[in-house]
Amino acid sequence: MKIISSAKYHAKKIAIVEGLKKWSYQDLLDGSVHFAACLLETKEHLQGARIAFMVDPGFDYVKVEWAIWRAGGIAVPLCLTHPLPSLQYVLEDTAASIIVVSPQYQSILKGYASDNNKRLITTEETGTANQPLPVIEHSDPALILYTSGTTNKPKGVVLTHANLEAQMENLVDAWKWSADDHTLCVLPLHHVHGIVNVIGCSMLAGATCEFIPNFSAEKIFTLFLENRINVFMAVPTIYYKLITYWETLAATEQESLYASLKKFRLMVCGSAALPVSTMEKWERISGHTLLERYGMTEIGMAISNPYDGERRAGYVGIPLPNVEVRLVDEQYQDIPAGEQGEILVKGENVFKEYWRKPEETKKEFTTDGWFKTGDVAIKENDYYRIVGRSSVDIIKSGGYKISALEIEEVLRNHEWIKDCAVAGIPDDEWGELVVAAVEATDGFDASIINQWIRERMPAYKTPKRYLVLEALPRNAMGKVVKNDVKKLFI
Ligand code: MLC
Ligand code: AMP
Repeated sequence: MKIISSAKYHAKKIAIVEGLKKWSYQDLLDGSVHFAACLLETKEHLQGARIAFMVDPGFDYVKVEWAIWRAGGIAVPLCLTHPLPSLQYVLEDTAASIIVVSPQYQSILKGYASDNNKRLITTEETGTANQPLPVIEHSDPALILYTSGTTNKPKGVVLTHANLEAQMENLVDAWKWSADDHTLCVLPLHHVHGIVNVIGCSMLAGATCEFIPNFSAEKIFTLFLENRINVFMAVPTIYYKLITYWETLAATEQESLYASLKKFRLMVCGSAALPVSTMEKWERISGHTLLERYGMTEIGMAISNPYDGERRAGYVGIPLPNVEVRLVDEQYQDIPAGEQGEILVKGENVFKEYWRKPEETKKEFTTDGWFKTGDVAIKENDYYRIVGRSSVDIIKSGGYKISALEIEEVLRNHEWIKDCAVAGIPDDEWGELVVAAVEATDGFDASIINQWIRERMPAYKTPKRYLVLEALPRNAMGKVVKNDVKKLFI
């Protein structure tokens, strides 16, 4: 594994910072060897066993992730804020045999683990350093990340070590990562943006990655003012929130921040469309033109504005080196220049398969091996511009991908809801807001439904507003009226 050989090369350098605590690459190597031994117990190789982990961002997270890889397991990061049913879905779908938790999450999963005969261990446990580690093949599966699609349940995206290395190496080269870099991780660590672009690239480059436990504009700006951090990556909603907070500051504070931000080497934005207005405001605040790029759980990053050349507002840039991109029509034939088409991607960066879903995997690739992204783009003067998605059922909110069908399925289980249609409506801050049009029975109470669904689904998937659609006949619900639903809420 290149990430391990790179860590050995940079052994003495600081890898991780959490508040006043610091760990070197040697600490990470030692910690992950010990924890790998703990995972292995008497085994020589985990042989692709799925190891789920619910661990706070920081040293322990990286230690556990590397330990799983070094012991021959497949890492399955769990979302720290998911309600139990969502966690259970991932644990059951992957048939994870071991669950690793930060001590404070033990109580959430204890009952599930004992009822289902799973081994539950905390990050504090440790094994013996003398245990030999297995040989890991490039083609071995390394990571399963869950992503929503046009089906009602999220699918596990299987990424091999080869996929992850290609994704990281492409970005380290394209964005000129170096061991002198110091980045700040504010993103959730069950998605590719935080895992690959922030932690993976910084570790591969021998750079330093600093963590804060959760998003706080105030905390982020405080750290920026300390002039250590020089690389930052986030979703558009985070830049929007930082701008909103910046607007509340006194002029002198704004000037100090400008001076600190101006010294950054790189600021990247992605996971959802970056509004031109956000890009322009950030430029005034920081003196930086954000580098927007386009990616997906299944492919890592595929298209990026250039590090050195023109960063064009409203465009995601040009294909990264070693990533092939085509725009095609509905028959998967190349479209004439200047027309819009679905983005197809090929390269070592592209995932292996959907976990235990051979039919769905096959469906998402063309017969000659191109991955169908479902995103529609147009190429103008060599730069790609994303114009939409081929499915109205996929919503992007706060950088999270959300399946409208998944929410509809849950809502329909409530006795007050006869039928419903969920859609995303444009929103400056969140990109899209999740809304639900509901055909309700008597007694329907939106606030009770809101609470009810939040116990079953993560808050960011929960519809923000409800409208009782008495005017629409029952059969008008569903896919065909999604655009009407959107109009109703705007
Ligand atoms: C939260 N809220 C939302 C919301 N998310 N409202 C509307 N839409 C959403 N999506 C509401 C909550 O319900 C709550 O409201 C209030 O906002 C605060 O919630 P929170 O959870 O505390 O939000 P916050 O902590 O402010 O987090 C916002 C955020 C977070 C932007 C930091 O959403 C985030 O980390 N997003 C990043 C996701 C990400 O990494 N995506 C990458 C996927 S990979 P109330 O009323 O209850 O107070 C990928 C590939 C690629 O896409 O290309 O990178
Ligand atoms: P996910 O499945 O969560 O990895 O989300 C991937 C999706 O995010 C892509 O298929 C796109 O629809 C969207 N996306 C990522 N980056 C951008 C971007 N820069 N502009 C527009 N959409 C983006």
